[in-house]
Amino acid sequence: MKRKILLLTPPLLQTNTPYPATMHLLGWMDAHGIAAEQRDLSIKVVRDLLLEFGDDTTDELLEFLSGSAPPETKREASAAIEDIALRIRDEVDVEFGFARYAEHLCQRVDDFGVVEKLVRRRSVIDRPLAKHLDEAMAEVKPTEVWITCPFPGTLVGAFKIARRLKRKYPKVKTCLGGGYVNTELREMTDRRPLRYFDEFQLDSPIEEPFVAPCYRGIDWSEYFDIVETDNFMTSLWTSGKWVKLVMAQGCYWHRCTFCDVCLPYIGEFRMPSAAAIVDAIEAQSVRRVHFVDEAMPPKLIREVAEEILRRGLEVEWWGNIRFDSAFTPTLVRLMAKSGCIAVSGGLECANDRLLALMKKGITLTSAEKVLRSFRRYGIYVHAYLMYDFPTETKKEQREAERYVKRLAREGLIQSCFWHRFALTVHSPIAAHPEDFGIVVTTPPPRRADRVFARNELDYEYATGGTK
Ligand code: B12
Ligand code: SF4
Repeated sequence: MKRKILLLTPPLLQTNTPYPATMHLLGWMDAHGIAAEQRDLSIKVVRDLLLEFGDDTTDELLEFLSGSAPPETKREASAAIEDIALRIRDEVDVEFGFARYAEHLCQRVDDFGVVEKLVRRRSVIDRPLAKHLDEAMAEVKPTEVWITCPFPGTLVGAFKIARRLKRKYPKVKTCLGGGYVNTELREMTDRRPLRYFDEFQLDSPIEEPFVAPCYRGIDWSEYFDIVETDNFMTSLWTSGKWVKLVMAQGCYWHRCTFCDVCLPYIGEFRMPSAAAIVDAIEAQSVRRVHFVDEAMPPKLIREVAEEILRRGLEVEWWGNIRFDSAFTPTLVRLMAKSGCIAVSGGLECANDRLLALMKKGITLTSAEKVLRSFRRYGIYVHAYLMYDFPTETKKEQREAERYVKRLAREGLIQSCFWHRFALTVHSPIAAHPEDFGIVVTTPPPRRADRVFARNELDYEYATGGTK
């Protein structure tokens, strides 16, 4: 039988725009003559559930949220849709969340038994998931199904799909890949997950530095915004239809000591030509681009911006960067001219001693200079911040908070998010905890043949203090 692949996005993910993994895989398969199709089961399941548990106005609300009205007009309708989601969570299935299913239970799951229990347990997503899966199987008639699992909140959904496939379509080969697999399942020895998936793919099968995504099989009108805040920057993640592109593979810096730089998708850096990227933008019906890079390289940004302007394209774009001194006023001006509306980047502990210890390659002075350029040319900034980094004192934390408040007051950042430092297996800190005054306390797995996910580690201060 001729090989044919069905690429699936499992529930549950954000609702405003498709998650880009299967689009990239499909673009690559098309280019290599591999017969394939894709379906986003996440958006279909969410819509069905909202319509089932909503009332006669729900359909209309979803249509409005899917339309092009400005975000600030969508607050009320979003709240009504969120109410339905909360009702489903409170009255039907506690694991249901808008863009995630059972995420908290799958975040540090070293025992596959926990996942399997959730997979077998009846859930509100089961019925719509089965319906749309069967529909896709009937339409595509694949010999293989490739499922992506980018986040912990899609793990149960992915295994539920595989469970049905194994029961109803036993001849079809199943494969799981994606960010969660690439990060958490590298040391998996447990064989129980193999009852569901014939294969677990670590890292991308795509070898080229750039692949243009293909949106065949995606119905843009199904996606709808959820606007929870008036903050423009924060609403970028949950509203608007964005084509998600990866400008360069990996991170051009790949030195930060807290980051998973030992993983190929971060540590192995490859940069394509600007022309290839702009060709991909030009080929899309949606001319709004979210670059989902770890950190877009300034050199490539310059070339892409120049190419966009040379071709006279009207594009709106944003993405993640490092607050690198290479973002000179000239470059930032060029970015704004080519359609860049926002950037996000790590200021981390906002403290020079700690920025040096984490090898971030920036100082507060150098970063602030970059922020001033963004303010000058009207590009919004979201800052990622971190607390509880090893050796950070309470005083340093208070100073950082004051510093960040000043940045916000002066309009140098428009939004920020503080997250607790997490020690992960594939970071330089985990390789040399002694350099950071800590000892890893996560015990080795109880059974060497039962390892499932492994990522975040526990630690203590070497001096006996607590973290
Ligand atoms: C952009 C991004 C975000 C954005 C946008 C998220 C979104 N919903 O679109 C924001 C900032 C909101 C975000 C949030 C979170 N994120 Co995030 N995010 C990323 C980032 C940087 C890029 C994701 C992306 O779009 N990649 C582009 C696509 C094309 O790549 P891909 O999905 O990896 O797919 C490729 C391959 O993996 C492979 N592949 C994929 N699927 C399959 C399937 C098969 C069968 C095969 C063979 C191959 C294959 O081929 C694809 C093409 O090359 C990744 C890191 C990374 N570089 O991937 C982290 C990453 C996915 N995020 C991660 C996490 C943890 C989160 C959060 C849970 C954080 C939190 N605690 O809140 C949330 C969850 C958000 C949610 N529920 O929607 C982790 C996931 C790993 C893990 N530990 O579980 C990652 C890997 C980062 C990390 N190392 O920690 N994130
Ligand atoms: S934290 Fe960001 S800039 Fe630093 S190595 Fe990781 S991806 Fe690159």
